[in-house]
Amino acid sequence: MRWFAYNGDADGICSMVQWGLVHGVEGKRITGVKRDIVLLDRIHPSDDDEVIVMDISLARNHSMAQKLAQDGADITWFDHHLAGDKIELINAYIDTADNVCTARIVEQYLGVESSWAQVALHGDGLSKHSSNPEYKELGELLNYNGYGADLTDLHFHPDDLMMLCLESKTPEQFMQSPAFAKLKQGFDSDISNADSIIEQDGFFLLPNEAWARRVVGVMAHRINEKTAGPHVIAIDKVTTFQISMRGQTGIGELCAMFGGGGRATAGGIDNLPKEEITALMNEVNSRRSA
Ligand SMILES: [Mn+2]
Repeated sequence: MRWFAYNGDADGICSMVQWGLVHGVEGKRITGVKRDIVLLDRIHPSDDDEVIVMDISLARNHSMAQKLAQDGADITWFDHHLAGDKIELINAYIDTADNVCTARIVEQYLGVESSWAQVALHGDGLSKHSSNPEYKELGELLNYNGYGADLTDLHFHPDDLMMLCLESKTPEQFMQSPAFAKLKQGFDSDISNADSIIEQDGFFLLPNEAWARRVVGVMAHRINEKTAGPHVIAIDKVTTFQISMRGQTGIGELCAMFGGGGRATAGGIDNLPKEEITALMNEVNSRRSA
């Protein structure tokens, strides 16, 4: 039997659609919300089973992957995140170049040029590396669908959405479908909710509701496009705040001072005790230009 484990975002979905158009997607498929990247513990292969993994960091799944490989699973891994130490038994197609997404790697492996790889570039924020601007909205909508605390927050289970894309065969066909209209409507409604939130005491405060959990990533990105920051968006979780932060530099380090983490330009803190928000904002304000 064949197992698939793939990220529930645009890149994971488009990678699977490409595979499916060539080889089909029969088997057991494991996926989840975008932030759920530890998927391998839900794979239980028997002898001779094949495991195909797409758009999930091997470094973050290293020990589980090693165990599955040693137990005899035939594993093929497509990804563009950090891989960690090489595992000899795994067929790894990993490229961490910043103009590549997993769907591009799968496209090359299959040897079939695909519009879905172009959709995935937009979904992963790599629009400048795509020659097809007409797929930008679709890429962003597929990516947006993956955001939420858990599957109940999402408009579509990522595997259902992947199957709808696969049935459509082309991005053009999918963009004519009711599913596309539903994503677009959901996105517009979430964004208009977000637009009604005004900055107070230096940060944006969102209620702990499904729409906010879905849209916080896009909202942060849009605010950050306009001014330098650092920008702070908080979701109100009664005794704590869930913090999303964006800026030009040092964001991950700033978040790490308060128990969070991230990259230079994007970071977060899962549970900031509310009494620490003043200290956090003091640090943020000291980095804002007057
Ligand atoms: Mn990706």
